[in-house]
Amino acid sequence: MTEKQFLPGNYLDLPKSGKATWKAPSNIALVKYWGKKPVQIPANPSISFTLDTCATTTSVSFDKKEDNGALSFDLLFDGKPKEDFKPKIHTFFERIREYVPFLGKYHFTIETSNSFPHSSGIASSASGMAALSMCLMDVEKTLNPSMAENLFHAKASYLARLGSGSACRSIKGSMVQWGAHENIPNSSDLYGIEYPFEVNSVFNTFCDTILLVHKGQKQVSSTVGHQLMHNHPYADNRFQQAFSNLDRLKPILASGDLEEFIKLVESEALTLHAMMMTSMPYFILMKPDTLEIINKVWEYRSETKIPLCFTLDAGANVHLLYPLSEKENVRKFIKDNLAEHCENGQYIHDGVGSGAIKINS
Ligand code: 2P0
Repeated sequence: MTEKQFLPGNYLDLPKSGKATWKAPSNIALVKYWGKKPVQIPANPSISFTLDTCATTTSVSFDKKEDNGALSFDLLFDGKPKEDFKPKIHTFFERIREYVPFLGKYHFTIETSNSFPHSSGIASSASGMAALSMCLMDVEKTLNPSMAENLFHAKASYLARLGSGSACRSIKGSMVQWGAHENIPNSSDLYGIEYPFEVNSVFNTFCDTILLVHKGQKQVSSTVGHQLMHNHPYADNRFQQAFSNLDRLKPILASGDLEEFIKLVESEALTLHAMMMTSMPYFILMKPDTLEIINKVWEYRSETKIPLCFTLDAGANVHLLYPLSEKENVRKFIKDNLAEHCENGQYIHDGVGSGAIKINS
């Protein structure tokens, strides 16, 4: 699909008011997106597991207003006004207005809440922008009911990407690929697609336990981190590596070869953080406990042969990935050996999910 296809069709008469509610999950990348070009075009393709438990629920209520133009909205987070989120939403609305021009015709009340604890260090931008985009597409669908299902989802992902890159991977499940790749049919820089190749059933129920190592604010935001890939000495090689890792992943996902899966996923996580450490200015988002956990995971895997591995987001938290068949063993190991490295002993058991869902109010 091209950008032109995301321009709006002819709207029916605009309803006076209405409300849409959607829940969208977070996602965890296996091959990472790190580096971008304007506007929100990834420097390399990425792929992620859509999560299930970690999610944002957003309601958008809309009331027709007299003037036609200025953007107007209120934002409530956990039921309370949240002024500091507003500039990001305002920029997002300005960016997507051309594609959803009804934005200028209504006053919106956006109510949002996360399933995961506030400031847990889990990025809410992916699930948040995905949930908001689904609500806006819901409004668009009311105005243009003949819209095809595949266009609806592709456009939701397209809008979400313009809010936050990784958000475009939070619309569908269970694995989403984003970024044009010559060997992946229909892949696009503009939106995420459901991974089109064979995926072994072991991955459909894969578990992800998120160890909350550090819940405070990160010193460097992802937006700044992406920018530091410009003029980065290793950027070109890194982008190339991501392209070839997507090729390497294809037979691994089809066969369910967990040994090879682990090598690729852990290497991607450490490469992401190596890019941060070799940026100028350089920075480190891992904490001592992040490294303690990684070492314990390696030791446990070597002793037990249980295929437990880790991946990292842009932060100190650790995502532990393992097949459902090892759930009991791994959860005991986490409780007995890893919880002590988590802030207040906190972690979240999550797993592969199936994408955003509409909530009937
Ligand atoms: C990812 N991350 O693939 C990578 C790996 C974090 C580490 O995408 O500036 O919040 O909003 O497009 O998507 C985090 O960056 O950045 C991210 P913006 P985003 O999941």
